[in-house]
Amino acid sequence: MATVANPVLPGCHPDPSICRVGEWYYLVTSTFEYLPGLPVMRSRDLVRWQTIGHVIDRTGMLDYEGIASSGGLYAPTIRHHDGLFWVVCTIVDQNDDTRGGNFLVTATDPAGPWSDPIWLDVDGIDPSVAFDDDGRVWMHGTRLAREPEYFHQTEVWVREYSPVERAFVGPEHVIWRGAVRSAVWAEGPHLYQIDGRWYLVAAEGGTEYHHAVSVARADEIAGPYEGNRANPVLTHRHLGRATDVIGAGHADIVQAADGSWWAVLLAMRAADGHHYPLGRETFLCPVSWEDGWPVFAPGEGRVPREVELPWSVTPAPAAAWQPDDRVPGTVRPDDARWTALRALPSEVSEDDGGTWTLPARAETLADATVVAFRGLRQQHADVDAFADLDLAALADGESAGFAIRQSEKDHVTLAFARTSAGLTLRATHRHGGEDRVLHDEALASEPGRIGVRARGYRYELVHADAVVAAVDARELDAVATGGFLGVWFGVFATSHGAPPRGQVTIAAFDYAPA
Ligand code: 6LW
Repeated sequence: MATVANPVLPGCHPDPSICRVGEWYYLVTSTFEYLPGLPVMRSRDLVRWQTIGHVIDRTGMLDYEGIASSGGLYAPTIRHHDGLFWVVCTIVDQNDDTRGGNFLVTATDPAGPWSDPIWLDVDGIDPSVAFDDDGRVWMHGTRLAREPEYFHQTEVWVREYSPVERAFVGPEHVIWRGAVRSAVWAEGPHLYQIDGRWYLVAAEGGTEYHHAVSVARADEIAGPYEGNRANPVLTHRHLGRATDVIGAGHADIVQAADGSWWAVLLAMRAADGHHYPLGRETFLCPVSWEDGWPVFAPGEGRVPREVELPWSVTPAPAAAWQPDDRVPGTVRPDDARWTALRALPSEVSEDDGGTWTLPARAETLADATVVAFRGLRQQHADVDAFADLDLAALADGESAGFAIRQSEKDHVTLAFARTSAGLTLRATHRHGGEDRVLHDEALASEPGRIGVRARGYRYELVHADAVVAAVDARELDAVATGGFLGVWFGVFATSHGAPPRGQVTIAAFDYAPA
């Protein structure tokens, strides 16, 4: 027996999907414009997760160029069948719906390599896949209703897929539009064949505050589906702002080897019941079965803050396991948590044993392209994240520094700039696409460590142990900025449009939960 705290994957880990193979669980989450894409995490106990690889980890597997923040990879599904792992996912360009689409990749080893994407001839988002007892493959997903009765009504479709022909076969069936009349965004569907019946678990209500989980079942995969009269079977939307966990939805269920059932789902920690700078995180929830229906969080009806597990959870074996990475320390250059924007970290930076360098690029964090940036999710409300930068090779007219990033339009930077007169330190808040200078100073002495001291909603920008400015995290979260993401902390370098010549060396990057 063990009691563990939720969320099990803190920080921006939305749309979790899970499967079990023998004693291991495998889980993937959405990564949007960050690369490598779709971390594959594994666990034996549903609590300690280790990133063993990424589904999208090779240059050119997908085209991210120009994909603005909160586009990119949405809601993957991972399944295992007959010795092969399958991941289906969507790459979205919110400004150009002729780009991207739904794709399938497979791997015999979940750590990779994964195949190149096989494109699926269907529109919409949130694809999933199920294998029936006869070995037939059933893809499903969600899209805006062809004949909507109201704004943002979606429909869940299902259709057989032939792996041999690499194509859909047979007719498509629309099986679900949500449990609640007028509910928007019935999405994130997953179908399961359990005890001879088909079960559909789907989100609805929109992925923010009104999110919910609903369930339906049918004798045949094509339906008709009967909604559970208890729908929505899990939501926090009726709790008001007096709760600090909101937006519970988008669940995927899995059976443990001991026969017990569990759901992973997304929800957000919001101290004020409204704003969630850490983004949508992965929570664990027990599931029981009553009268042929799954019951989420039986007896409690909300995502438990602490989950009772029927097995023990032993300390993590190595540094790359979560949540034991809460241990403060320097994040080494080869840590699996590093991500870059629209390019692999190895394409924008160079590792050199304990340190790494980031060559400047002409583009800035305001551009929806590859920029010189490498960062980590903010996973804790109270945390110190600091970088030790060596600016010796930064060229005139270039800047490098620490960034708190939500998107192109919304980020905070604390940056050193090299000018002919010497170094300056400037703090800027780009808010809704407008830059606001918070601090500007000519540096008389050697530059010191820079970074952020995050305490709840307060971000203090710190240089050489002095607070130079503060920003309210409620101006940077998805509620304030209209996005899908949590906040990232990282280092960037730019030549502001001029041909880049210099670089910054990162001697150390420390992430220390307070
Ligand atoms: C995800 C979908 C959603 O695909 O957010 O609004 C998307 N709903 O389920 C990105 O996480």
